[in-house]
Amino acid sequence: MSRKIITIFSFFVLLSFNLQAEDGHDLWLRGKGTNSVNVICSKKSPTLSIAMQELQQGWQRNANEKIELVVKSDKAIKGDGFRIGKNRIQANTDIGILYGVYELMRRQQTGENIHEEVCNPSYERRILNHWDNLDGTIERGYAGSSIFWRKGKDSLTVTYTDKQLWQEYARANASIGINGSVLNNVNASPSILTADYLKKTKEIADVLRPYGIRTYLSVNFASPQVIGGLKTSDPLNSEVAQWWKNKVKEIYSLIPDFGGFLVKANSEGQPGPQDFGRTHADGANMLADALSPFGGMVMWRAFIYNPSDEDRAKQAYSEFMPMDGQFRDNVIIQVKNGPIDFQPREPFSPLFGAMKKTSVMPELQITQEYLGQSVHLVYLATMWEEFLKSDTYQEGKGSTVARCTDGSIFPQKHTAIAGVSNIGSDVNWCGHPFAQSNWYAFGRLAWNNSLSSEQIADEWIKLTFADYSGKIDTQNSIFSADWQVNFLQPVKQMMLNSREAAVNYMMPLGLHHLFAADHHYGPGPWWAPTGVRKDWTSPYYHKADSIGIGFDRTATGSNAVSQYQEPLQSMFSNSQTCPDIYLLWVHHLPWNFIMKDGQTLWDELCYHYDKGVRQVRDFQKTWDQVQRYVDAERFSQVQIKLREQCMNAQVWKDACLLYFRQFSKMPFPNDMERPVNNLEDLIKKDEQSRK
Ligand code: GCW
Repeated sequence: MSRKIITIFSFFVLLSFNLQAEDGHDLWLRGKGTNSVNVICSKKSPTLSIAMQELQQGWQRNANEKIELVVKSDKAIKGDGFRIGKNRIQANTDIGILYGVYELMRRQQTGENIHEEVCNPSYERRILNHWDNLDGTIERGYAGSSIFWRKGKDSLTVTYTDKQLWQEYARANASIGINGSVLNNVNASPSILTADYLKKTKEIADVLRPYGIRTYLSVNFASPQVIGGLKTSDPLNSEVAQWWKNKVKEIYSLIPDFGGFLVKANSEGQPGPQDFGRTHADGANMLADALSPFGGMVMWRAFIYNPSDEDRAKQAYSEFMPMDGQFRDNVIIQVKNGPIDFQPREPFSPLFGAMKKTSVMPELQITQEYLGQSVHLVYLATMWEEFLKSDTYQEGKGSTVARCTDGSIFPQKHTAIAGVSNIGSDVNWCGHPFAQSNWYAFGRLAWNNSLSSEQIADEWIKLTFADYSGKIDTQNSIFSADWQVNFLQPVKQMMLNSREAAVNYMMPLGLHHLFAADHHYGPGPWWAPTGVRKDWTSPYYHKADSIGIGFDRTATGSNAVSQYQEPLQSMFSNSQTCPDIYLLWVHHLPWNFIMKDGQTLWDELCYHYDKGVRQVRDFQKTWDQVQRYVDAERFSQVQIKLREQCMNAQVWKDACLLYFRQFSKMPFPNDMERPVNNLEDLIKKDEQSRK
């Protein structure tokens, strides 16, 4: 190494050591104020005190500027929206003021313009669903244990540390507009409704309230039997209905602003109204009637499927469409973005826009159950943007999922959106430092469903990595051209490409659910143990055989396409017009099928897997090049995770291509990097890992 290179190298190493180590606990709220500010607010409340404090701690413009907080109703402002100006924030509600303050702080820190403007939320309820079990474990959680529940003797005691953490959690949520938390898993333990757990729920609710966050609970439909001692949980039985009424009354006496219930019923073994010969509408309406006098809501999930002959992708629509219009107006049907599950890519669920007389809310998954968990760097906002902007055509062109769910098209009494949380007890909350961006992006999109994933990434990177020492000429200042060109741009590009990369190395061209076992992490296109439900195995979804690959959902197959509105139905049905990204989700096609670009399907598949691996290799290079802009702690965390992601991507590619080649019997294209693993070893390893 030449002397010059060594000197430059040591300079950069020193620089990166100079950046203070960060454990990520402060999330996107690292910005500290540099100047004092004169806040004027005529009203007092716990929420307004927080708003004032945030301004005083975070003010970054001229010293001693005046800022006015005005709670005054204005027809242009909807719900908890606000009117923002350089030195004035006006809102109908106290929480609207707090949101305005966070918006102002964000704009100061990201260098965005502040001009007089009204900002209204897209959805009335912007909710995190925690799949936290009462013993502290988290279903599909990859960032430690629950911040709400734990097991052991002291499971119901509430400590100062607990409250502090809940407060930090509430602040982070409020800063991005999230206003509801479902505190427990949808696979709900009936115990959540016992007096002890309700008491603890009240303590949590009390901490979240000043930040505008309402508390909700997931409930088990069999609760009247399990904890109430009744003989049945039949929703049409008057004692059962009365039991729920009493329970709801008890909850509201503790938590006057309680949000309502989230229910997973008759799905994956959970009890539900069908156990008593009743419908989902019967079940949901009975709970809705109990909640309605208090203004509570029922979020009833449409995620239901049976191991029947009917294609799993069709079942929610088949079950729920006949009940459109039968639900009370405080029931909202919670529908996952994809018709099967939270796969790396699926078309939107056909229920969006189709249920015209029932409120419908999207359920997104922030925790990366199917997208590399807390190891892979996958920024999900591009996926959510694709989903929200999907045109359902239900009320003509432009009937996007966003507009079908936010009240723009259908006059829903309630509008809402939920995200399955990726938060746990890890110091950095989410496991992977970049997984924080998905929590952030969910909140931002819930507030404004027309934001672009690019803008959100831009904001998040600035807030998460820039320097807030107050000096604008430091190396990592957002105003530094060097920082913008050599850090912001490449890191943003990496984030924006990351979901497509994951699709490429996991399940390109519309493939889905190719996981080995229930861990939903590594590949297992072969995975189909005897005795396991067919619709839980991989071959059910890819249907690879000597002829070709893919699930035929056209009229010659399951006809799931018939659930989509025209022109989508025709477009999907024809293999020449079906978008490549959904091709094998809709069609079973021969291995030598000629794609739009003239390649055979087999070659195209190979190139996608190959590209996915190369993309992750590029992420590694990108990250190594930005070392001097990141503190050592977060830099090395991400570097280590990218290395693992790269190895995993290689395994995904090798496992899928080697497995599928047994059927295609076609050679790998010449210019594709060869697999480095062999299939038997991968299968053996997978089997051993399950023993
Ligand atoms: O995606 C599947 C998950 C289950 C989950 C279920 C659901 C909470 O694998 O762990 O259960 O979806 O959404 O109900």
